[in-house]
Amino acid sequence: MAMNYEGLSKENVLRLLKEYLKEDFTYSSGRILGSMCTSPHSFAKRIFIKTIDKNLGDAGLFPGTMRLEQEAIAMIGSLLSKPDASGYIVSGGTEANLMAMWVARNLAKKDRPEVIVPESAHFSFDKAANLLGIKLVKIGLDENFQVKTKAVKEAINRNTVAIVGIAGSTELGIVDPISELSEIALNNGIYLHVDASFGGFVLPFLRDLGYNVPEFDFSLKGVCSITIDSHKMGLAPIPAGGILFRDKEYIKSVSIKVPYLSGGEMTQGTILGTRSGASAVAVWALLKHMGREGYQRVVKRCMNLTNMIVERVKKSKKLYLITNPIMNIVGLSSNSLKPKRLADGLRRRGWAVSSTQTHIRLVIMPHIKRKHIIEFLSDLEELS
Ligand code: 0PR
Repeated sequence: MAMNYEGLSKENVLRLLKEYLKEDFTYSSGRILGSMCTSPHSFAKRIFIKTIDKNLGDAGLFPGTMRLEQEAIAMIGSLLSKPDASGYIVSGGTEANLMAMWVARNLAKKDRPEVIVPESAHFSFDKAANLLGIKLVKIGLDENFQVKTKAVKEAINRNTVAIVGIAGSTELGIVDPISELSEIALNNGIYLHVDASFGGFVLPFLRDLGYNVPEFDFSLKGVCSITIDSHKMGLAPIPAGGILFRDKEYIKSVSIKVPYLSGGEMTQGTILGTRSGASAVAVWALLKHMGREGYQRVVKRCMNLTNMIVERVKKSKKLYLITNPIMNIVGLSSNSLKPKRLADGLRRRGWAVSSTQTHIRLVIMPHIKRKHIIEFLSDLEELS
C-alpha cells in the first residue's frame, strides 16, 4: 500500500484502525488463555503515556528517569534476595536472555563458546546462540520435567561459558533444581544464568503465601544473573523485561563508552541505544503501588483459578494433567484427541490456547475470571 500524499483526518484514521483492531483477541474477553501477557494495570498505563518521551539511551538528559530505573532494579533485586543487584529494564525476556549470554560469553573469553541449557529452555536461547556464535548444548529432562543435573555436569568441558536453569518453564512452569546447578557452577567456576522470565513475578509471592518454593534466586551463590519480566506477571505494559546481575562488574564486559551525547558522556551496557524510559518508570510505579502484598493477591487469585481447572481435570475420565502445576500454567491433554486437534477445536469456539507435541498449555493470567474458567471447562469437556 502506497503512502497517501495528503494526510487523512484523525476521525478517518480512527475509523480505519477500528476495522483492523476488531480482528484481534482481547484480554478482557477472557478468551486469551494461552498467553503469558495480560492487560497492564491501568495505573501503569497512565504512567507509561505520561513518560513516553523519556529516552534511557541518553540518560544524562533524564537523570530522574535513570534513578527510577535503578530503584526499580533494586526493588526487583530485593524480590530476588539481592537488593544491590545491577541491571536494566529491557524489552522482554528475549533481550534479557541475550544480554546474559552476551555477558557470560565475553567474561569467559573462549574461542568456541558453549552454553548448557535444559531442553525446556525458551527459543530465545537459540536466537542468542545464533547471534553470539555460541554452541547450545541441550540437556534432557527427568520424569519431573526438570533438567538432568548429572547430565549437565557431564556436558561441561573447557569451552563451557555458562549454564542456564529455568525458574518457570515456558511449557509447564517447571522450576529446575537451581540449587544443584548453583553448586555445579561454583565447583566448575562457570557462569549460571536463571531464566525466571515468567516465574520471577510468581515464585516469591507463592513463597509468601506459604507454598513450598525451592530456592532459585541470588540467595544461591552460583547464580550470576536472572531474567524476570514485568510484562508477564508483573502487570506492566509491553515492553518491560528485566535483567539483573549479581555484580555490576559483569556489565563492563559488554559496555561501550559513548562520549558525544547531549546529556554528556555515558557508558552503555545495553543492546539498544535509544530505549524506553516509560517502561522503566511504569515498572517502578507499579512496584511502588502494588507492594509485595498487591502481587501476592494477584498470584493467589490466579492460583485459585488454576486449581479449579486442576480439580476438574483430575475428575475427568477423558482429560489428564501432564504434571501438577507449580504455578499458574497448566499442561493438559485428552485421551482421544491430539493436542493440536484439541487446540483447534477450542479455537473454533473462540478460545486461544497454545499447543505443544504433548499437551495444550493454559496460562491463567490476571485477566482471567472465574466465569471464563467455568465456560472454558464446559467447552473443554464437550470437545474432549
Ligand atoms: N523465557 C521464558 C521462560 C519465556 O517463557 C519467554 C516467553 C521468554 C524467555 C521470552 O520472553 P519475551 O517473549 O518477553 O521476549 N514466553 C512466552 C511464550 O513463548 C512468550 C509469549 C507471550 C507467547 C505471550 C505468546 C503470548 O501471547 O509462551
